[in-house]
Amino acid sequence: MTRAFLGMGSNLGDRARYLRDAVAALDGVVAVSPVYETEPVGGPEQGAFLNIVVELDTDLDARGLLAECQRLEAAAERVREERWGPRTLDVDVLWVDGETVDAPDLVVPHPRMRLRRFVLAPLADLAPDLVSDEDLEAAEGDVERLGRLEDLS
Ligand code: GSY
Repeated sequence: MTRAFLGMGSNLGDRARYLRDAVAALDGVVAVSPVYETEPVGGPEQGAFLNIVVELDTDLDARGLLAECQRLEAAAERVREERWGPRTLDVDVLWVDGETVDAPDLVVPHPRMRLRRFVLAPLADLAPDLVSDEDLEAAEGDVERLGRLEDLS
């Protein structure tokens, strides 16, 4: 079994419900980070995201996890519209212990994770070994910690 981390974000509809449903549909969940309300990074002007990171203990490899991410996004009625635009649910493979992938459709560790505070802040809560203070300080975008996913209305 391998430690892996997925990043999740939502900025359309009932944001907390989309995150809760996605976590509930995953196997091997070890921990869920606090929820952060985050300033959108990139793309058009759009509403604030809720972001979390989920830690898994899994026997899937990065490509198997990508398939899980796509399954969760489809279940959230996600329609691929504008690139970087608003979405009900975005799920990314951030990190898989001991595995790197560099393919056209999948790069692991996630190539932009160290640039984005909406990823690094919740990741640091679960895996301080993966996030340096310097990276967290230098990353882009304001974030506010809201609390536990199960406590959000
Ligand atoms: O890459 C995930 C989707 N996304 C997000 C996000 O989840 N949170 C914030 N704050 N900005 C984002 N821009 C994109 S694209």
